[in-house]
Amino acid sequence: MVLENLGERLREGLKKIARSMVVDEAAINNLIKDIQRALLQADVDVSLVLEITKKIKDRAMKEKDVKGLDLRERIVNIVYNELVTFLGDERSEIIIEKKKPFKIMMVGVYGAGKTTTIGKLAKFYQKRGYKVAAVGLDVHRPAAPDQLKQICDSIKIPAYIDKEEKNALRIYKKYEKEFSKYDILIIDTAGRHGLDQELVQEIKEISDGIKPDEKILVVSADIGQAAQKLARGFHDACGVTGIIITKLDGTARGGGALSGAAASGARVKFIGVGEKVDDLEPFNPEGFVGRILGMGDIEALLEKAKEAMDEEKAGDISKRLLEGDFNLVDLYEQMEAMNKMGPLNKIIEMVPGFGQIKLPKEALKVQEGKLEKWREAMNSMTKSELENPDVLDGSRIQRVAKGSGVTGADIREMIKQYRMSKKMMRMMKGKDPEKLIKKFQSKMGKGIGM
Ligand SMILES: Nc1nc2c(ncn2[C@@H]2O[C@H](COP(=O)(O)OP(=O)(O)OP(=O)(O)O)[C@@H](O)[C@H]2O)c(=O)[nH]1
Ligand SMILES: [Mg+2]
Repeated sequence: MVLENLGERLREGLKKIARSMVVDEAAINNLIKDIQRALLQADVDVSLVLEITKKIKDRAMKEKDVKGLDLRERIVNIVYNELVTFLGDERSEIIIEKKKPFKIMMVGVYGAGKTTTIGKLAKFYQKRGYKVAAVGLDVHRPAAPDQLKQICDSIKIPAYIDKEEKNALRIYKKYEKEFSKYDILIIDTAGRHGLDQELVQEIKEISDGIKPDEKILVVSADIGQAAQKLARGFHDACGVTGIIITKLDGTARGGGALSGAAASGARVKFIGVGEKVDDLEPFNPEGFVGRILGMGDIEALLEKAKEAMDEEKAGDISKRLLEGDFNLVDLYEQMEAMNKMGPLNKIIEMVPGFGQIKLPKEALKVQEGKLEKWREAMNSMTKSELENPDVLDGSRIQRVAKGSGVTGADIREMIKQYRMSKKMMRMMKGKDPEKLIKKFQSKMGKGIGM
């Protein structure tokens, strides 16, 4: 997983809070220290670290006495919220306008991943029904045109290159008439060792000649917090409209790159998480932080801690399951957990009195690849749609399909599975376990077994 070390350290800190008998100022201070250490080790800038941890501490102290809410849960939530804000809050997409072509220009220093990312972006949009082409304007590195062509060939989109021409704009002009055939044109440019005058001048010239709709700065995560300065520099030089951070899979310094990019004021649009053409994810701070913190795990842990403290009280998760208050994210997490270890048993275990029941292992397994589609679809849904999937009517399903590249049929299937699971959760409410399981098994045989 991306930023595994950072996630692990943050989770450790939160686990300590979840387990501690009293949550007093000393415990909060310890958590703050853990978070600071975790962020610094991920190469986040010291002043940013101090800023975010001060906010977390202030809120944890001030919001301590809100009635009716569990302090531990609230602290986990505060940490989650502040980290999301820290990484730019809401998801920021590239909005593809209806003009032909919509031009996306990639800029960045040497080796950042510009050319590779063109293949990933092209595939991303191609999957969503756009007609995409690329044009190679890196006239400095001799191997650049062939590299671009090879990448484009692999996903079957045209690459417009000219290995003889040494003037970038002239290459563009040569093919310009053809570009109106495409919805999206992605433009590769040359890198340099740093943001020097020569590079700035060249980017300005290309930019003035082409007038791109988006100027995307590609930054490698391994430069850590230097991303902030680089982003500011490129922005001052040529006005970037968004950032893609690459190589988040291969570095522990990604926290610095992500937070630095957010602090520069530019928005991170996508992250690169591998060398392959599919290793690109739209960047969504909420989902990203949730995954890093392993929110499911943390919630489960809070649950266990609570049960240990007070066996009588049913925890939130089991309560929510019993009441049928169950949303799409819960479904996804549940299915993901089941695919990993095959247990409806696990969920059942969390419901008081259901601990010993054995269910067929394959009962609720979702087909390989399907979960991935669901995740992409969920990425394109609004918060209220995730919380209440019943609002997803035909036109909304179409919008989600278009935004995610997943078919409407897949989305409908996900909703069907959601309704089925929710119904089961409702059925469990206050029923005799034996009878219930019989019902479960017959239901699952019919509808969910797949
Ligand atoms: N692990 C990993 N490697 C990546 C990622 N993105 C790019 N790379 C690798 O980084 C190296 C450089 O990528 P390029 O796409 O050639 O970089 P560039 O910015 O076009 O480089 P120049 O054109 O020379 O300026 C290649 O070996 C890529 O495979 C990523 O997200 N993860
Ligand atoms: Mg390149």
